[in-house]
Amino acid sequence: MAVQVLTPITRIEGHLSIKTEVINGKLTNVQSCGEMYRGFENIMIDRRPIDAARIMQRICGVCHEVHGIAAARALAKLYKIELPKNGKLLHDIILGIHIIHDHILHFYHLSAPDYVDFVALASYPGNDPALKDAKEWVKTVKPALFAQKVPGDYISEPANALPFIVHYVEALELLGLAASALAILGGKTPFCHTIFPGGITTEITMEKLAKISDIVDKIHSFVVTKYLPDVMSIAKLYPEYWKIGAGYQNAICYGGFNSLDKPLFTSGVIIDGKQAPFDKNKIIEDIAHSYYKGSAQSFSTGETKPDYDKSGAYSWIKSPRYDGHPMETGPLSRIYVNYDKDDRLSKIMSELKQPKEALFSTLGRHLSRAFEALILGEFVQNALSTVNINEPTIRDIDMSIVVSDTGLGLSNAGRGELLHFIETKNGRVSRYNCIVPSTWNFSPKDSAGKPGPVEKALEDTPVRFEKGMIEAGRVIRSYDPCLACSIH
Ligand code: NFE
Repeated sequence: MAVQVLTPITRIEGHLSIKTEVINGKLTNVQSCGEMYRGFENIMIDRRPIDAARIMQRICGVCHEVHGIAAARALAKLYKIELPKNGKLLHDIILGIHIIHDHILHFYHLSAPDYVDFVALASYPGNDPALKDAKEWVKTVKPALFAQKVPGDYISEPANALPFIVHYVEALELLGLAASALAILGGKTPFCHTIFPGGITTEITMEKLAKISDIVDKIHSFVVTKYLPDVMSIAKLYPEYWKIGAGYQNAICYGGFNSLDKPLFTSGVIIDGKQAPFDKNKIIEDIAHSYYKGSAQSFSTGETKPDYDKSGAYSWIKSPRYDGHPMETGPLSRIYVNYDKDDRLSKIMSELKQPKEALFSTLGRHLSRAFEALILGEFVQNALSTVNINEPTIRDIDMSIVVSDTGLGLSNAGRGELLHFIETKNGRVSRYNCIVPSTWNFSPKDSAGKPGPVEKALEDTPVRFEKGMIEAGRVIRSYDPCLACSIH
């Protein structure tokens, strides 16, 4: 059969196309293509190092703060400063609130439409003004806006579909609240301007902490009473997706959220079913099928030189590999590496009658994300109550020092593990390298011919509905793709 191209893929960030054949009703020879180049690493060259904490946030319209924190962590290493306790806590609080917010957005606004028929809104019996308005639109004004364009097996029975739609609208309100909590700490959001290598410049008061804590409480209660149960409902209604989209079942976790007594995530990797310690020196970026000049590079020597006509290239995404292995990163990788730390997830998996290994699946990614939102909410509340308003929130760096050195920031983002590396000569940036979660997941084949994690996960996906390939969309979106980040 001829190659089919899924493009544009909607309800993701950025420009991804998937090329595939369908043979015997299954996806075959899948290629993940990042369709544009941006060049943020090169924008940093010759600038002052501190610019990274501002400029690199602009890599993404979704995960701005995470790049600010990762850049700040790389800069803290470059300037060899230790953050005060409050600085570490406040960086983690910003990161935590941002990631919870990202997970809720991903499930309700980007993924739920893969499963739920929003025309069920026409039967909404309640009095919520926003939903009543939307109901009128479905019934009279723009029914086509709400109708599913891609054929599929959607939840259309109003009694089953309406809870997701009601929560979709409720979640919008919470995203606004989360943004206001981030703005209290970050000065504004998106693109917090208070994030610095030594902490944050915001003055912290009890009143500010109480406001943020109140917002986090509201969001956490939504996660506990709606988000996690809704993901479990999807899992019960679509059990075949425990077996679709497994991929390599390799996972990478850098560790993170270390500002309280015990780290929330300990670092580690899973390769061929075995857990091993994480070693940053095993990370390389292969570019055999990416539109860049050169060959495989370590994060500390990597360069980004576009080669628009490169033979054999089919993506602007590079191919990060760990000890030669394609690795999945994301909430799933963090949760899987740390599975034994919290028995609540194994209880949920027992209730869903699934073994731990089933987490490597389309449903497992959604469940890991919701579970991560739960434990991050608890972490953020603990961290907020640990901030001491009588102590500094930041350690200043002396920007008059002319640094010639390197700094590595290993950090976390909503979509997985995030690396920023900076090298300076005579006080100016000579190299900047980011290895971003969606770069790991959506990478093309490497020089050994191994497909990237999502390419592998899509291979053999059954296609019941050819037009639009809903099954492929479900697997792709389970990774929460951000192509803007991946091609940075
Ligand atoms: Ni553009 Fe991002 C996150 C980063 S990318 S969304 O999370 O880093 O995969």
